[in-house]
Amino acid sequence: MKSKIKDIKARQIIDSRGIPTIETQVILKSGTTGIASVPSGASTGKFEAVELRDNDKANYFGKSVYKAINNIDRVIKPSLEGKNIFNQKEIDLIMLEKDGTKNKSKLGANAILSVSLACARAAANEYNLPLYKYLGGIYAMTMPTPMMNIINGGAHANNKLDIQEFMIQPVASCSIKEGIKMCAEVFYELKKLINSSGYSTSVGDEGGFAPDFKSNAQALNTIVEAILNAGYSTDEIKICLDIAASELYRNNKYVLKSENLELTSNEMINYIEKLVNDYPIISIEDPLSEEDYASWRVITAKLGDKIQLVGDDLFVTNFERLENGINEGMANSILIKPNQTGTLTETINTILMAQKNGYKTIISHRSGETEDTFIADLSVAVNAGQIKTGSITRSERTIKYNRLMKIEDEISI
Ligand code: 2PG
Ligand code: MG
Repeated sequence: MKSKIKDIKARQIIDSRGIPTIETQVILKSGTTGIASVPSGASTGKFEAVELRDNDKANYFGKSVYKAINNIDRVIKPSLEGKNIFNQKEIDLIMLEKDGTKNKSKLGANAILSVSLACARAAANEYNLPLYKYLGGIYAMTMPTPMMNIINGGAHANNKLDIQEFMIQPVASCSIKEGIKMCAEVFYELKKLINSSGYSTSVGDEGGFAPDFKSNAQALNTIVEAILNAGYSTDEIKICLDIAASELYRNNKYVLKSENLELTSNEMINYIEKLVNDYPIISIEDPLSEEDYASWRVITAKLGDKIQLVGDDLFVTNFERLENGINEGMANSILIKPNQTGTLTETINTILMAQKNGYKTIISHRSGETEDTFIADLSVAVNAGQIKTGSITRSERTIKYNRLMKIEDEISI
């Protein structure tokens, strides 16, 4: 009786780029509450669920989210009042039915997800359990290995680098604490190198440095040097890239400005193969555009046994797109962003589908983040194995790492 939804309150807050987003509070009859907020992307995939914005030029230049909040107040709240908080699937299904569209454009995926996540939090709080424990129970036992962002380019910085994210992964670490320490030490060495070569050490949207390097190779060489200077080998710390290639794709060509190159799909695959041969790279996300399906099959056949090929814009955390990719031999890993699909239930279904088919799962933040740590708990709850949550600067990123270190303390007792 008491664990039923009594009230839902949504409000507009700002994300790490100062752009409006939603924070929602779910209140139960027992008095227990759960709060969640939703992030927002910059290099958004074409097939993502719709983030509803007001498009009112007089309000945050069109970015305010009062329509989505109004949908929570007028449509979602009345349909969820009195529902059992432990029935996440039913809660999410009701919202999907009320929306009625394939891409959640009526109510807004931002509205729906904020309620979905706040409900899970309220349920965890009602049981007095940490979120990862409520979601994963005793099965939640694997700490993820971080994929830490150290250099920003592409849509996340105003430098010339084409590649959106240069990341490092401490593959030799045996705990999240050790992994974060290893990456932090490389980060300090990288700062020294960038500084001594006369570039700016200011950071981009995800907290990695955003130096105006001349080429992608310059960034990669500097990262290798930083790994070695920090006292590690490139067997202990590897490089991961998010090329975010949909952003580079114009008229069937991949335009690499920093390299002065316009490449066909086959040439782009060769360019990537060379990067993999020349550098200690173990993971490449979105090496090709979200609709360049034939080439995704080619690159998977060529490099799929050697490295992680991660579908982000390609799969958009969508069950059907992943299922199709698995059947067609595209990629071997998936980036999981709850706001690409819009409910917790759908997010978990996509993760299960990936895990059943041997696809690696990487739980991910967005470039516009909030102080919410939901993805840290989720990564442990589903034994995802990996998490991508930015650099060790900017509190909206570090709060996730700090949450993971706390979880590690709890589950290693
Ligand atoms: C990505 C993400 C997160 P954005 O492309 O993987 O790093 O960026 O949120 O801008 O889509
Ligand atoms: Mg990406």
